[in-house]
Amino acid sequence: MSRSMCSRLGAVHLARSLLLGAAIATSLTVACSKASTAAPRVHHATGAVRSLGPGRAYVNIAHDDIPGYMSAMTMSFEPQGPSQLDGIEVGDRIAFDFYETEDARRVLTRVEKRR
Ligand SMILES: [Cu+2]
Repeated sequence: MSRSMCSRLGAVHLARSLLLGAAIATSLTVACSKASTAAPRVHHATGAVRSLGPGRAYVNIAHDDIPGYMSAMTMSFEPQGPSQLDGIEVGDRIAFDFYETEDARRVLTRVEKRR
């Protein structure tokens, strides 16, 4: 369900709640907000850092097999925050967690050096 559809329905729910009572509107509003903020699935992985983008805007990781997601390959991941890749260098072995966005970007939620 699109965001604008959610807000349109929200307005309808609000009007109805004045006539029919708050309970029905509340349950429908909760269902609507859940649909637009569903938590993405987080994957756990390990790999080796191959290169870093300008300003550490992304990192190319030769990742090992990620069960239920994809086989071993090299691809790019984006940090969730600006300092998340500080101290990470080309050649490092790392363990990391990430999720995939609706537009197929992979965002790191955890990066940890392995020795
Ligand atoms: Cu991959």
